[in-house]
Amino acid sequence: MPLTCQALLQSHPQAWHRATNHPFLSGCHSGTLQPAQFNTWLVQDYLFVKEFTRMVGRVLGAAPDAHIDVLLAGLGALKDELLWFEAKATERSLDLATPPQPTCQLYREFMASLTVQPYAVQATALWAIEYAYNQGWQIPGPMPAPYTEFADRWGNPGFTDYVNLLAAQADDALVTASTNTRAQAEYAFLRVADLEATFWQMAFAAAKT
Ligand code: HMH
Repeated sequence: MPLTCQALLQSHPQAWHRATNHPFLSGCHSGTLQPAQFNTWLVQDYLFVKEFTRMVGRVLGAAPDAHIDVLLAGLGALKDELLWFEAKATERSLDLATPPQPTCQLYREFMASLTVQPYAVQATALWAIEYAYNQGWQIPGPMPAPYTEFADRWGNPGFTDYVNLLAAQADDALVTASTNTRAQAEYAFLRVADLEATFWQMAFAAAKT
């Protein structure tokens, strides 16, 4: 049986649950999250997205012709997203020239390490990273202000369509992948799931210090 994104989710429900369900997100929903927790996430996620944009650029560089259009649209959305993060940080008087926390840095190094991986592995990781936020921000239910626009950014129907296209492209690349490449894709999926859970925890822990 060929490896697919759906099969990865079915094989690892607990890892994916931890990636997409966290007290940080339920705290946004219930209004119990502290500003310091949210602001820590905002700054660190900006630093994440900066590197993630570079990763998507590299995935585009490795992509077959038929996959370029979707990735180019993704990069266009990331241009807007980086400007949006900068505007949100300014509204909250946050300094984006903050060093990445170790967890953020680990995730950035993981994304950099994908460069040497086959395209199928890169495409799988890209899908997992986007799907984690697409699901995570929607699972708790409608988000109250000031979190509504954050949930909408990754939960809106257009973004969901994009994530589905990324899954189709990853599946397409995985069809012809070797056994070894498929194993690497599964490992990358699990690394993303783990890093997502750790990233939420990093921000959630912020106010307690
Ligand atoms: C940690 N994962 C993290 N941040 C993001 N902005 C995304 C995923 C986007 O999907």
